[in-house]
Amino acid sequence: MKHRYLVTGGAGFIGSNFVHFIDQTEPESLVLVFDKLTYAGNLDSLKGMGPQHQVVVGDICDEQLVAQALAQFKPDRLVHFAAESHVDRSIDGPKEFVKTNVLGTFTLLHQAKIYFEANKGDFRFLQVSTDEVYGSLGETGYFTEETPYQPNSPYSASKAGSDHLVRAWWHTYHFPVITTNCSNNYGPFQFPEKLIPVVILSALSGKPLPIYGDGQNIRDWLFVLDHCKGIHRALERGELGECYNIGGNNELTNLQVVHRICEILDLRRPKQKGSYKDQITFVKDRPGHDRRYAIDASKIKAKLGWQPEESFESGFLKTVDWYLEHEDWVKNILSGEYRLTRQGLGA
Ligand code: NAD
Ligand code: TDX
Repeated sequence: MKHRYLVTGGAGFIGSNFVHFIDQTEPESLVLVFDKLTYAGNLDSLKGMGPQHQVVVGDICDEQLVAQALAQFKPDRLVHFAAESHVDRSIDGPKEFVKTNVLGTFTLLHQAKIYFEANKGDFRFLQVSTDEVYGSLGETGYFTEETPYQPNSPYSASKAGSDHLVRAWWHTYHFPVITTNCSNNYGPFQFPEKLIPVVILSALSGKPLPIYGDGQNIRDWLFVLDHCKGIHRALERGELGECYNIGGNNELTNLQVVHRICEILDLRRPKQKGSYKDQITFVKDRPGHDRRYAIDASKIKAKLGWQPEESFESGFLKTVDWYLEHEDWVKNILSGEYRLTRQGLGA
């Protein structure tokens, strides 16, 4: 199988995992990463990818650059990861979220439609979305593809806006799109602002492990490689215009997640005295904090034959071990050095 993948946000957490996945499983395919290299973009995360792949440093809001990348690279797959992705940042500064997630997605759709109409062929645009667009669940029930959108944070509202644009491009123009809505990811290359890397790295450096509110908020955790495989499956076998929920069927409270990380670290890097759990600190809650997310992934299982391969236990061990084994990657982020790598690319 040979494809030409234009991957927006390919230097971020999930995007870089997707690029490595394609690099390793489709030696005939080519990737063009299109990434602005915001604080969340890290070229170190792409180290080791084959030299046949390329990186363009650019903003998805830059119409000319997007048009040029499409015209020159001629992708048949556009996988759209690029976004501002952190809920806490969206609360403090929502403007970038509206710009990148709404206006950026519009720009991509607009230019990709022009490109598609000029070239036709088996082109597909995959919108990588989130379960957060569905809002918050009570103690029971699951998000299905039919659940109405009820986003609660500036982040999820901006992702919902972008999903609606994608939907409209299908219904109005028959522009070939597929949307996936995934639950919380964890795994290698996740920026240490999200719960799991924050806890691993704070634990190791003897800092408090901050748990918002009462720690009883529930997320449905999925190992990032399983998400990448789900996206790939949707690209290959998904029906145009359809949405597919992707989830791990792994509901855990934040306190359970933090306890499990501490238990693994207690085994892998025992402290001289006590447990890493002693560092747990309850802090002020996130405003508007969604209580529970849980995905019903039966559609993608039944229609496309996808299901997660990693259990929470195995995925978690792999993740903690990855952070323990990649001290350089972590060190470059903590020192800010990773942001210097871009200078070689003229950004
Ligand atoms: P991330 O924040 O780690 O990476 C985002 C990437 O996008 C970075 O490389 C950044 O430089 C790039 N980017 C940001 N603004 C850009 C712009 N204007 N132009 C070009 N590039 C830009 O995010 P992630 O966690 O890898 O998430 C990727 C996608 O998956 C997002 O769309 C997110 O909404 C979605 N998603 C994430 C999760 C999760 O648990 N992390 C779950 C479901 C869906
Ligand atoms: O220090 C923390 N303490 C804490 O208790 C952090 C960073 C988070 N939390 C809580 C908030 C959430 O209930 O942990 C949970 C997970 O938080 P995040 O890692 O910030 O993820 P979340 O807000 O659930 O959103 C993530 O999953 C869906 C991604 O960031 C989104 O991009 C994705 O769409």
